[in-house]
Amino acid sequence: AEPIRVAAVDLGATSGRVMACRVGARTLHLEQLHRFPNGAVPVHGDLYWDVLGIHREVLTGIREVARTGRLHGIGIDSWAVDYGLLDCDDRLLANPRSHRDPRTDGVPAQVRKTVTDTELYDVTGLQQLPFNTVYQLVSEIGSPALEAAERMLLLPDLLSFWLTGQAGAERTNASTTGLYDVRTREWAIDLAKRLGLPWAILPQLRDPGSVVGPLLPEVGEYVGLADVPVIAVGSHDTASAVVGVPAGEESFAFISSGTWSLVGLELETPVLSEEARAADFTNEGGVDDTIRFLKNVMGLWVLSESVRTWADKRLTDASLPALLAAAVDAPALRTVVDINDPRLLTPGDMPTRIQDLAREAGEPIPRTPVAITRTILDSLALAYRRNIRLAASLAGRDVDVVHLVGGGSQNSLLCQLTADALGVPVLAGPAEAAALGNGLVQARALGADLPDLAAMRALIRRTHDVRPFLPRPRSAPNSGDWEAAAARVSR
Ligand code: LFR
Repeated sequence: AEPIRVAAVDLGATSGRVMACRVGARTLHLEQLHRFPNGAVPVHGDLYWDVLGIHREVLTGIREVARTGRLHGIGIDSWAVDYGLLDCDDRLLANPRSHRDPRTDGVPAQVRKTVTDTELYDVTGLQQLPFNTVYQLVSEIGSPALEAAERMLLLPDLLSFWLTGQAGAERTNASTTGLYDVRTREWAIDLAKRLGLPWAILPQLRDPGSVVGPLLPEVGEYVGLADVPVIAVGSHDTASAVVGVPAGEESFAFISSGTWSLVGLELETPVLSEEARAADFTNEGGVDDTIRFLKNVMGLWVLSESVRTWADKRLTDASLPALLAAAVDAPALRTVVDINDPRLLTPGDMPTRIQDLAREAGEPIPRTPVAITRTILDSLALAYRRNIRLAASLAGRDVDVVHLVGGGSQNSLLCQLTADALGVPVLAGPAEAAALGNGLVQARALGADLPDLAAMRALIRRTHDVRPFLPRPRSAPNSGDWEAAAARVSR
């Protein structure tokens, strides 16, 4: 059969990518045809996404995929929780805000007065992140935009709406909002009502793998295509990335490592125990009704913000490749900090914040960009260790191997440190797991013989290399005492 060729649009907080993904019976090929920088735009202390700019880049990318071959489908995934509000004429009421916008400061505490954390967890199964959609919406109560809103669309759904005119809420991403019932798999309307939210703005849910609709004629004309369907993929990037984990039969944990690190297990049913709530674990919806039982751990964001800070200060030796190369030889575990500290959430001078955290914790203060880079990576690996072990114990599972996918899988030092910290093998790659997961779900919707996740993953294993990292013995030079280091940080 002729291979299926789709456009996989994978949007990250720091870059967006449009890939041509070709799927045959024994082949799976990705080609990046468009890439553009992304980032939130600060205005008067608010933090916005330039969503129209993103839309234009998406169109440019689709046009490029269409220009270079046949195109059978289009699917969009992006980071979760952020949304746009539309008025009664389907016009965007305001630029969507970034989840790193400080507008949700204090909102979880306010919500707690109406709905306790336990009640919330029992319905949604979500980690308490201050930026969950529910808190963002509560912070908007009384605002002109929310008053006028007819619909709320999560970002990938908003972009798909602009391509097709069809509105909806794809489930994997809906599951991150804090307004979705993890058991009934419907919107948690009662919860929305209790919080005084206009629940009617929540659009109809749709499954990953369903067809959203054909391109609107004017969009088709712009990109030079007719009759191409937009397909709902796992529109939460992490859901697509987990589809793209090249796991076989083994008991695996995954780390989807990018701007954020999503650390956890794939399960059949949610874990809603008091222990899971107290440990702040999340139960997000995956493709094919799986549960992504995971924790949001601060990601390479801390490093990319540090590099940005050093670039602003014109420290010329502080390019990322140079820093990583030098950090390999820096002493192991000299300084470790709580990389999940909420102070690292917002944009700003990360190196100084890392130094402050070290000072507070009584750790040696890292003074140079290389030392700070090593502190960030050691601390990330420690957080991976802690949370994979926690996930396994909360879910009653063993972990034989850790699959590390996403951009972070190209960071060999991070992969090695993760193996050392956990004492189990780490299989690194693919870096483009999300785009692969996106493309594979589309291919199945278009008729490819990929009955389940196992078949998709088998195809990835056959066509993509993974790089193994084995834990080094403690006695090996510069491998570090992770047990002792774990006792030095609280989370
Ligand atoms: C990763 C991610 C995480 C989500 C965070 C914010 O890109 O989607 O899963 O918690 O971004 O949306």
